[in-house]
Amino acid sequence: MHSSEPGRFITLEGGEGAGKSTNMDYLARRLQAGGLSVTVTREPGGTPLAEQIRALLLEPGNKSMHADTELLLMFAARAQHLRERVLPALARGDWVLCDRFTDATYAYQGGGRQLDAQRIEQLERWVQGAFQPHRTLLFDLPVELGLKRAGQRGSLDRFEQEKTAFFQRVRSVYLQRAKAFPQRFRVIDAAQSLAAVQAQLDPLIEEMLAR
Ligand code: T5A
Repeated sequence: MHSSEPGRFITLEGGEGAGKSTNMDYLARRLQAGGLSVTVTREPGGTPLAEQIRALLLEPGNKSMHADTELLLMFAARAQHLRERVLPALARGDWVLCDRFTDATYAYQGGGRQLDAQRIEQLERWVQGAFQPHRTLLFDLPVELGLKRAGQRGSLDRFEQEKTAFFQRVRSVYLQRAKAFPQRFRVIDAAQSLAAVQAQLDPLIEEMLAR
């Protein structure tokens, strides 16, 4: 996929309850205060059609969903989201903040579900070509703490019902990817208080604004 976008694509990643959604608002406000036009979105989802795919993916009753089906639905939602929302926003010059992207597929379907990473790479190439986030913020915290925070919100979606070992694999793949792509990733210690997490974000925001 060719993209000659003047905007920037920033993704937020991490396990369950890591604080991505909470900090997305903070990031958006800070970037807007820096004079940027910001689009906030999420995956799976971000367009009416992709949100319908999200509902299928998260529905706790869909217990029979095969891991291959799950992987293909993630990329189906992504294909729609990229073409309908992300690329047009970047082309207008917006900075796009996205709650999860393809690193989540490597972590959840590759790590959690233990699908072959080569299959994910094939789909990644098909759906997004060479397109990659300019910056990825990984909110990292111990699995138990994240699940505790996420659990306080009430009912659990299909992923949140997985066992701790699943989320340990998710975390481990995220950290491996951060190590493999150090220029793109910044790792945030998300186990700290919200104020301390935001204090870690501040220099990263300055760094992004300076580019
Ligand atoms: N998925 C997604 C895949 O399997 N493959 C893929 O390719 C993609 C794109 C939905 C699911 O889809 C899966 C992964 C997911 O399971 P999602 O909508 O991002 O993805 O769902 P969750 O990750 O479940 O989102 P959460 O809302 O659980 O996590 P957040 O956004 O990281 O956490 P947030 O901000 O809602 O915070 C959770 C709670 O903790 C508190 C907040 O107030 C909130 O109550 N909190 C803190 N408390 C104390 N200290 C802090 N520092 C705190 N930060 C937040």
